[in-house]
Order: sequence, then C-alpha cells, then structure tokens
Amino acid sequence: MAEFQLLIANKNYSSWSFRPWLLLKKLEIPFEETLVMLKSEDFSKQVEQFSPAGKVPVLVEGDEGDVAIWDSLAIMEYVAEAHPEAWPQEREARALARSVSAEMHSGFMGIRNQLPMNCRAESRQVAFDDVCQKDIERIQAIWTECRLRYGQTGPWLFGDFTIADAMFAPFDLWYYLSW
Ligand SMILES: N[C@@H](CCC(=O)N[C@@H](CS)C(=O)NCC(=O)O)C(=O)O
Repeated sequence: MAEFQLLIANKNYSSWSFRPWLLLKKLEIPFEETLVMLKSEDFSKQVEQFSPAGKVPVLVEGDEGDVAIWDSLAIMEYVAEAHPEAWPQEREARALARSVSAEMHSGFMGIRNQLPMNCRAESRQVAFDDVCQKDIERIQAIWTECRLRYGQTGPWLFGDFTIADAMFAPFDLWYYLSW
C-alpha cells in the first residue's frame, strides 16, 4: 500500500491535478493515483469524503485517510516538508521559487481563459488578447530570471527540478507543443 493516495482528474485537461502528480513522479515518491472524472455524477461524492472544498487534487495519507490535503500548492508544500529537495536549498532561491509558484497559483487569468490545458491538442490556433499576451511575457521573464540566477546546475528553473517547475509545467508543455 502506497503512503499516499492522489485523487485527480484527467491530467490532459486538469492542470491543477497534473502539477502535484508531476512532482511526486519526479521525486520518485510512491503513490496511488485515483482518477475522478470531472462532471461525472459521483464526482462530488468521491471528492467530498476527503475535501470540503469539493475540488481535485486531493492528497490522502494513511490507510484510514487520516490526513487529507486539498489544493495543489498546499499538497506540494506538504510533500516538501518530508522532501526538502522539492524546493531549492538556498534561502534566496527558495524565496524566489515560492514567489513565482504563488504567482502562478493565484494569477495568469489571461492564459487560463484563453489557453486551457490540453496536452493532446495539436496546431491549436489561438488569437491572444492583450491580457494573455502580457501573461505570456511575464512567464518568459520569470523563466529567464530563474534560469539566469539559479539555473547553472541543471536544466530546470532552479537547476534541479522543484515545485516551481511543477507549477509552470502545463504552460511549458503548451509552449513547446505550439512552437
Ligand atoms: N486552487 C485549486 C484549484 C482546484 C480546481 O479548480 N480543480 C478543478 C479541476 S482542475 C476542480 O476540481 N473542479 C471541479 C469543480 O469545481 O466542481 C488548486 O490549486 O488545487
């Protein structure tokens, strides 16, 4: 029995599900994945037994569901408590990683509205509005800053893979699939 159970929706569409799933995979933390179908009749019943918020992702720990954590960023913070390598080790780098992760978690409405995640989409033609264009430029600026300041030791935003990479991964996929 895995230590963790992760309740998530379809990772092709649910970016919030995809992020903690990717972190657990990258850190090689064993977990059991439970797929809950968005818009299905029993979605609420399945999710609300663990989360009063009624949304996925939810991380459940313990055989009896002793600990349940909902919200993608809260889940990843919980994982980081036992796996500190989930954040950069250096204090200033960690502060920047937390800032850009929180910025992604709470913003980028232009991208969310105009570029909903669909990893399987090919040659999607989207006309960006100014809000979306500004979001894209902000992401490019974040990636540039993180890579220039802290990216020397590896291919990720802070060298090694961290929560910040998981937060930006849905956009990363779209970016590379589109160009
Ligand atoms: N801020 C939350 C967002 C979670 C969220 O919106 N999840 C969506 C799927 S991507 C959901 O469960 N929607 C179902 C509903 O709203 O009924 C997080 O970071 O986990």
